[in-house]
Amino acid sequence: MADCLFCQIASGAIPADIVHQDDDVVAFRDIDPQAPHHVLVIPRRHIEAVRDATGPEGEQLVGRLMAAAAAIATDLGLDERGYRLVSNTGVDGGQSVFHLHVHILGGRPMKWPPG
Ligand code: DGP
Repeated sequence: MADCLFCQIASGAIPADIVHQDDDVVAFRDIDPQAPHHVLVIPRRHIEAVRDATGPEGEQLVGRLMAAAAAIATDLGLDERGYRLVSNTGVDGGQSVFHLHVHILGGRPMKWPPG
């Protein structure tokens, strides 16, 4: 989508600190990190949020995102201590960029409940 920030990052039109990319998924460091490691994992295909990833294709895409997030967390050395995966959805969920993404947060202990 032409006016979508994350589509533009995925296409390379807007620069980002990319840590992984393949045919389906791009991962890059968050511009406003909330933990020592804060990476966003997005599908190349524009989908607004996880609630829109419906049907077999949507399920496959969410599976790819989660598997990629886990593999990237391993590459970042986060397996031993652990990490958090978050997908903020909609206004009450705290979503500010309306292109599906999974946050990988790691490198410090996480608190619960979240704000
Ligand atoms: P959310 O609030 O869950 O929709 O997360 C959106 C995240 O996107 C937020 O943590 C900040 C990050 N972000 C916003 N603009 C940019 C940008 O231009 N580059 C990068 N790398 N991250 C961005």
